[in-house]
This record gives sequence, C-alpha cells and structure tokens, in this order.
Amino acid sequence: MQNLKFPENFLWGGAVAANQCEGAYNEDGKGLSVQDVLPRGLRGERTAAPTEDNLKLKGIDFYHHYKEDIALMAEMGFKVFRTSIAWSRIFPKGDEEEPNEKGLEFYDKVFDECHKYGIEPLVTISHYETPLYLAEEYDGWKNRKLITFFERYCRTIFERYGKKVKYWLTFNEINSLMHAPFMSGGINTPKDQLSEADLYQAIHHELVASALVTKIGHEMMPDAKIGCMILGITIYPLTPDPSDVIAMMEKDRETLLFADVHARGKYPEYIKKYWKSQGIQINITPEDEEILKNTVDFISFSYYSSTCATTHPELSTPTGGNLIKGYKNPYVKASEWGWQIDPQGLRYTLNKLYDRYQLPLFIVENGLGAKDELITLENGEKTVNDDYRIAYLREHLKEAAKAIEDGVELMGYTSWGFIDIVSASTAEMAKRYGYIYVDRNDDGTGTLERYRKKSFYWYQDVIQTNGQSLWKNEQIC
Ligand code: BGP
Repeated sequence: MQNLKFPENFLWGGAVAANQCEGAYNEDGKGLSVQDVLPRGLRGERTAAPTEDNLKLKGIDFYHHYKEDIALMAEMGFKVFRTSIAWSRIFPKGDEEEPNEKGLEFYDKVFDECHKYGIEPLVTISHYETPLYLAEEYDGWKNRKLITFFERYCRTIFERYGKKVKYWLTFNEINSLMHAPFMSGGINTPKDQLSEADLYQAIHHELVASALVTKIGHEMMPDAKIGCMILGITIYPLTPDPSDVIAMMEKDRETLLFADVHARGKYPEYIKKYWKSQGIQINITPEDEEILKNTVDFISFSYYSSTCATTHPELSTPTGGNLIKGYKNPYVKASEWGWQIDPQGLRYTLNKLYDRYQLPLFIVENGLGAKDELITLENGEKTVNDDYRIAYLREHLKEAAKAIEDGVELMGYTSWGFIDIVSASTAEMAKRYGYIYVDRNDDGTGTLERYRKKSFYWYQDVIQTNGQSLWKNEQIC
C-alpha cells in the first residue's frame, strides 16, 4: 500500500486519567473521589468507604513516579500528553471556596516536567472522578449546583495553568453518564431508581457546565483550544433490513447528541421530539440556552471498537464493549474482553464526524487491553513481546491516515494507557494497554518497576518517522 502522510504538526502522544494512575488517593490534602469507592469498577457495587482491594488507591503511583514516566514519554518522542486533573486534589470536597494549594502544586510540577521535554499537556478537566462529597451531599450532576462548583474549579485551574496548558477537554466521554451515572456523573441515587428524565437533566447540567467553562476558558486563555470528549463507537446495521438501519440511526444518536450540542450550540430536534414523546420534561432555562451557544474548538473522542444494532436479536449475540453495547459482527474479531476490533470503523467514524461538523478532530483514546507476559531477554532486560498490541495500533493508525487522505482534519492521536494503569470498567491491572509494563498485579503485589515493551520502540519509530514506519514491517501481525 502507498504510504499516506500525517500532517507535519501532528500531535503524537498517549493518554491516562488521574484516578487510574496517580494513586496517593489521600495524600497532600486530596479528598475522596467516586473512584475511591469503586473497587470493581463497573462490575460491582460501590463501597461505603475506600477498601484495600481497590487498586486505584495506589494506581501505578504516578504521583511519585511522574518524572520517570514523563522521561519515558519523552524517550518515545511524545508531542502531547493527555491526563486529567483530579478535581478532589484541587477541591477535596468539591464545594469549598478555596482550593488546596498542595494539589495545585502537583500539577504545576507535572506540566513543568512535560515542558522540559517539549511535551504539550492535554488536560481532561473531569475524567470519571467527581469528588465523593459532591456525590453524597448533592447527588452529583443531578443537582444544578454542580455547575457552580465546576465553574469555580475551572476558573481556578485556568488561572493557575493557563500559561502551561493550551489544550483542554471538559468531560471525559460525556455520553457515558446515561450508562454509568455514579462513575461518570457522581450520581449517588442507585441507577434503577433514576428515571430517564433524571439522567437527561443531569446531562443537561453537564452540557451547560461544559459550554460555560468553554466560554470562560476562551476569555481567560485566548490561545487555548477547548474541546469536548465523547465515547465514540461505530454502529453498523446488523442486516440490510431497513429497520436495522433505523435502529443504527437511533443508537448513533445516543452518542451524536453530545457532539451535536457541543458543536452546534443547541439541542437537535430529534431529542426534543423524543423527550416529548416520552413525556420527559427537562428544566432548560433561557439563560442555559444562551450558554449552550458557546461551542467547542474541536471534537475529541475515544475509539476502541464497533458494534451492531438490530431488530433481529435472534440472528446474533450481545457483545461486550466500552459501555455502549450492541450485537456481534461476524466480520470482525474481538479482544479478550469481548471488545470488537475494527480499525476501518475508525476511518468511518472520523469521516462521519468531520462531515457532520467540519471541526478538527482529535483521537484521544485508542488501544488494546490485553494480558501481557513479562519475559527476560538473554541480556537480562525484561520486556513484553506485544505484537498483538502493535498490530492493533498500527491498523488503527493506518485507517486514521486514510481518513486524513479522505479530507478529515485530524489534530492528533493519544493512545490509551501509554503506560499500564488500572482499567476503568473492571478496575484491574491485568488488562494492560501500555507501551510500558508496570510491575503491579491484581492482588496488589509488585515492585512498580517500569519496563519498556516491544511496542515502546515501535511507537518511538512511528513518531520519529511521523507515521511513515507504519508501512514497514508489514509481516508483524
Ligand atoms: C474509556 C475511559 C478510560 C479507559 C478506557 C478503557 O471508557 O475513558 O478511562 O480506561 O475506556 O477502558 P478500560 O480501562 O475499562 O479497559
């Protein structure tokens, strides 16, 4: 195949989230977040208080290893590093008037360390880590007051890091609140007691908050680029039955709604009609409508897999996946966790989003969660021969290159979990995404030592050649 090109200033890098890597869950004045009481991720109930079996409490201890980890990113040639700020480090309970200076200092150190190597931070303001106090006292984003607390948090971090951080994302996978209200939206009321109206109201609060801080961010940091972040998944009709195409369209809208509001500054007609047909009433004030008009500079999204929608469930079986579930596609394979692997779906989604919005796009998550085996080479070096990960990433990047060739404006690519971290949905270490192996096990044992995997050198080469090396070594599968 002919070598396709990535733009000269393409932002190559990797991504993590504070709650999955930092650890130090109660150090230097940090308050608890919803993650500190979710020892099983989405597989189990929340606990009343943090329990020792919760791997996220220690994570991979990025809090104390950040210098070493940023040096490793630099060695790979990263241009950008996506991480989140743990809200509860800055405002331990979430509703205080004054921030926690120690928490602010930590991110100063992280961002300064990045700049030492010419790495641009890309910051997610809220990545599944609402302060627990806001969940328990206010029921999280169900409560309009969260907009005010979020605004205060954003003003604080914009003021403090405005000169160090140019790229910002408001809410990680904002569409996930419908599926995981506690993890995503800090909503303490059990899911089965929440009505659809409750969920859409909470979403409305987040959408208003997102637009509001986009406006404030632009005022406070004129050079900043502020984007939304949606959980991206490609949906196909399982069969050519026109009813399946309609099923696909409806399922797609569960995601597109969020990009529509962020990019167009208002709710689309289809959701208003849906609310009406279901008797759902959302409290949307005229001021809210004004605020929503503050649209984003770019659209970012996660992409791991695709799924099928159908009106013929008897023809397939349900699939696992990144919160949004569907039916198995007989033409694609799946990961060990049942997430269907579909590189072409990425090209399709990039084109679809660009056609719809004509806004720059940013792939801020993509990767393969897999079990790795640490081996010792003859020279004593420890590593992982993760050809399967290389194959996954290579094929997705090639499809991204094709989308660029199709005309899509793509700002960059940060693969998920550039270093092994605790997984979000299952809260385990065994599901590894990294270019760097971290010696930590599901039972909590391990030295936290870091080791470069084979994919580390592969990605280094990809970045160094601005993607051209993707078309060599075709034999690795
Ligand atoms: C996304 C989240 C990440 C993340 C990733 C992979 O939904 O934004 O936080 O971890 O998916 O999921 P998991 O860690 O469950 O494999």
